[in-house]
Amino acid sequence: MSRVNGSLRPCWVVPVVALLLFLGRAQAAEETVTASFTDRAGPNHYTVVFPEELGGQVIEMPITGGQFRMAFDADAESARLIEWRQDIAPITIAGASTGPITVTMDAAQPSSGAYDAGARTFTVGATFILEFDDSVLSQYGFVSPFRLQAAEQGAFYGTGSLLRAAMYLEGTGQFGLGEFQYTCKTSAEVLYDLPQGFGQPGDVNADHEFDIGDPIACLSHLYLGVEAPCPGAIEVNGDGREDLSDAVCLLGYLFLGGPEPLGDPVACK
Ligand SMILES: [Ca+2]
Ligand SMILES: [Ca+2]
Repeated sequence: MSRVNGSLRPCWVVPVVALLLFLGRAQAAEETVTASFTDRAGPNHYTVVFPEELGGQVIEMPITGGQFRMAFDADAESARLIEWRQDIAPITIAGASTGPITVTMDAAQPSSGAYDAGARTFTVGATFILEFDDSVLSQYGFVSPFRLQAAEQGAFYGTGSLLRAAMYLEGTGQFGLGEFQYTCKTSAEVLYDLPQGFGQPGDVNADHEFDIGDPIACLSHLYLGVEAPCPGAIEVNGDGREDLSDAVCLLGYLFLGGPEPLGDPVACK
């Protein structure tokens, strides 16, 4: 075993330490988000158009749950999916039910893409795997698991811990009888991770969502004596006061494309 001290430091120590520091900085630059597919986040459904051989059906496939995890690096302007799962309600194709459908990603295939921190937009490609009951559908060439390579075009919106992701996907898939076309609108809520007792400015009713309930809770607190669930979240315009201008600011943000509320979390009381 070699001794390592100030006078006997082997020549490889400095480059190895430098490499570890570099890797540590590189890793620190990559952040991950976990988000759940929910109705309140926005549209969540596939639209599939089948060819004439299967009656030319247009089928809406509602996404009922699931979540994804994505890593992105603002400095490298890169993004990649780490995990993906969507639950889709059963649909009927040519008289046969698919049973529940799940969409996951093939972890053996690398996912990669681009991230624009300024616009908060991303594009991530992956190989997705659809699994369903193919006991009848296999005769038409729909065999489970069914693989699709695709790229999600998306954006984050919202502020602080109340972030949403909206994604769009379109493409074609091959099966035994030909080709089908599909589009997908996917919306997800980024995992809310503020500690108990803290809130996001603007989420005055503390339901982890920005909507009309927040300016109502704000006005009720200020003028009707109704204690808001998170009074600390009333101050949204950064003027240091809690007053009517905060409710006006919130309404402007929600309905007129006005500025976002303050971003940093606050103590609710
Ligand atoms: Ca709210
Ligand atoms: Ca204010």
